[in-house]
Amino acid sequence: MKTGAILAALVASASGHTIFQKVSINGADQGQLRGIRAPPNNNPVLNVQSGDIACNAVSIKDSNILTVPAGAKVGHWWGHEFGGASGPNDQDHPIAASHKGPVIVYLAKVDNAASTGTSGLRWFKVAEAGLSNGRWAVDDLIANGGWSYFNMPTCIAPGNYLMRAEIIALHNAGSSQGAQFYIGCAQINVTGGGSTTPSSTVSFPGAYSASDPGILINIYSAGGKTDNGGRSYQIPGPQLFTCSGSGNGGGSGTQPTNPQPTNGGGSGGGSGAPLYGQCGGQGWTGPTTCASGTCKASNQYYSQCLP
Ligand SMILES: *[C@@H]1O[C@H](CO)[C@@H](O)[C@H](O)[C@H]1NC(C)=O
Ligand SMILES: [Cu+2]
Repeated sequence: MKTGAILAALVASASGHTIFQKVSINGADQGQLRGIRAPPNNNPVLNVQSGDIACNAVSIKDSNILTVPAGAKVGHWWGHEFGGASGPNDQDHPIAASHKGPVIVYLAKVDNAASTGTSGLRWFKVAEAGLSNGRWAVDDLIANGGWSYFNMPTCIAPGNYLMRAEIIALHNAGSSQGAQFYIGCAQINVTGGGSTTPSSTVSFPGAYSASDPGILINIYSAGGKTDNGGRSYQIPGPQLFTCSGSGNGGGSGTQPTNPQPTNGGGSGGGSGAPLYGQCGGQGWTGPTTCASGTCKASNQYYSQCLP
């Protein structure tokens, strides 16, 4: 009986999982798994220091590279199982409503998106949605039938990239390694564009720490949806890259993505990582000083500017 109860609990917890399996470009659905590296099943990655935190455990790898004009509206589609719902009344498609959390997209410039490995890449964040007016990005993704959209930056250099799409489910994130990372990568070739190669990048593993405020968080706590300091939900990872300068290492005057307390600095130094930005770690080539806060090592791969 006990075994049966445990098994039932495991099945229940597995039932809400999801897989990234389609891309759309300016409204055109590119087809099931086309241009995509997908995992063997819908299980999440739990260990942020695992190599799988880059593109998941890739077991399906398409050979196509999707052409994405710079500035295009790009969608990524998620389904409970490969192909979509697991049955006619699947409440957990595209993902269980309990799996609240942010939706994030990163890019890494590569020579050849179809043949590149996934380790040692330099990633920058091009889209992020967390908690807005009490609504999680996952709530919006469910309302959109599994789709989430962003605009490909207009200024980035043309060429091949891996596009890393991610949902972080926080329903169990109150304990270490409780956050569930759903990840997949798409192989894309950006056309048009500009000449920007973001100078501030992160590595996977490296960008996340298990104790990041947006990863180790009890979303059911009093007031909910805030970290222990009472700040609004902080999406993990680096600052969002934008073509207007934010997050590309340009430095001075960039705004944090989420409302955060500032230390009243602002004398325009322009150097150093922003508060909560990465400031060190093995393989890190970005700033090693903090424009705000103090640089503290979370582990050998990641140091962060903390207040
Ligand atoms: C990427 O697009 C450019 C411009 O259309 C093209 O010349 C190049 O061959 C493409 N590369 C790949 C790998 O698809
Ligand atoms: Cu799940």
